[in-house]
Amino acid sequence: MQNPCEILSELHWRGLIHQQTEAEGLRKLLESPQFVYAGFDPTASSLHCGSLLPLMMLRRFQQFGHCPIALVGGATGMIGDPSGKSEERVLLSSETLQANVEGMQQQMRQFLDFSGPQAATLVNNYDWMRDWSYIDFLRDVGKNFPVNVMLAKDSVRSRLERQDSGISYTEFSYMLLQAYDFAHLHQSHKCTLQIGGSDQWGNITAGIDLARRMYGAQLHGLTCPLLLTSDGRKMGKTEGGAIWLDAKRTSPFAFYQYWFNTEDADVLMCLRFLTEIGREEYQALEETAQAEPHLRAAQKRLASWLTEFVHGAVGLQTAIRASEVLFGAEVKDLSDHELLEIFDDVPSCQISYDVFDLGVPIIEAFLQTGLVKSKTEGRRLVDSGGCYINNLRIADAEYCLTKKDLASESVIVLRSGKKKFALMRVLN
Ligand code: 383
Repeated sequence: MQNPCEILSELHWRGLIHQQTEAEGLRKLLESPQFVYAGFDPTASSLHCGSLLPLMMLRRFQQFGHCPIALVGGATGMIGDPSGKSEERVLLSSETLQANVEGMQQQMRQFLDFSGPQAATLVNNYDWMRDWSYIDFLRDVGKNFPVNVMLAKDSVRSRLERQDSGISYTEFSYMLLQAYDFAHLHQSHKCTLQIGGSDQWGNITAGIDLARRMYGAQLHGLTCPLLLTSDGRKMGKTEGGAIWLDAKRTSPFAFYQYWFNTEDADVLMCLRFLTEIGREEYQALEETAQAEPHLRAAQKRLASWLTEFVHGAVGLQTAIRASEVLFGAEVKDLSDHELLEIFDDVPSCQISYDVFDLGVPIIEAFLQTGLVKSKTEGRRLVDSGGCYINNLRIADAEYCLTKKDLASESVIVLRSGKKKFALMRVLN
């Protein structure tokens, strides 16, 4: 087993340390195994790529001998953290929150190790918040918060500076809850270190101050950078929304594609931040990425590593098979669902079983999907060798599509030339 304080050099080479409490004190603390916590508010029923970063941090602490505590904010989720948010949040109903807590806890079980001497712990802050009365909380906790200090926190200041949207008293109070969590976890679980994204620094230091005032405890904090692209956009977001860890929200294929398409300028950072690929392999990937970026070796490795980590070996296999299909591999062993997803933005046509049973001349099929504009153009396409069914070339202009051409239950994949795809769906 390595020295538990080696975690700091690990985080350092990966570029994962953004802010930390006094360095020497933290290094000393981490010389022995510590309870380390990170919190996640149940704003959705699944974690997304943004939450993957601190979750991986918890795993890294665990691998170096520390005990992670993953907190799901059943209580804080009822309020909404103003940190990093330019507008007031809409409150979630308690049913939604409950479902979200369960969904997120389920995922956390998959990513952390709950056995052995460094076993992870899952906690929900609703469990200790629900018994507080408003009066008691104001007297015991609120009394320790100077309002001028609260007003100076980034999360609050940035909202006060905006003329169009202020901040409600509810969101203003959020930091008290998170601060109390840290103090509480120190008392109940001997927790000494809180980690999070850099947007959490204000809340983390509020907890450190509170625990000192309430219990005379000396706690520590460490933040990692936010996952941003080189031009400052949040990673893990597309125009269609977030990239989720739940396969029902973001399929393994879409997940794989997202990482596969990472810009050259961001891919090395992602490898360091999000994967557990070791230093040597990383350096080799870095060299290839710099010398031969067109090979996209770093992107491939990133996408495979993360897809396997989140969706398992089977998820990765499906994702790779689907990607190969886009690059011309024979279309087989994929379901309707998978094919419709791979080709969600290509033209398609529908025909009924009755018509299909009679056999559909290939040129007719290409015409119907719009891949060719006329029969003459269709013939020319076949003659020039650019006509494909399920990525297999068809050289006979009289070829008729029948049942054996179905790539899945109802889909036939047509392709013209190298990259122009269309689908024919046989439906009742
Ligand atoms: C709640 C109670 C605690 C400690 C933390 C919390 C949650 C925290 C928060 N975190 C974000 C979230 O839940 O809002 N107040 O969406 C994100 N985190 C992590 C990381 C990040 C932060 O879950 O920077 C990105 O993922 O800290 O924005 O006692």
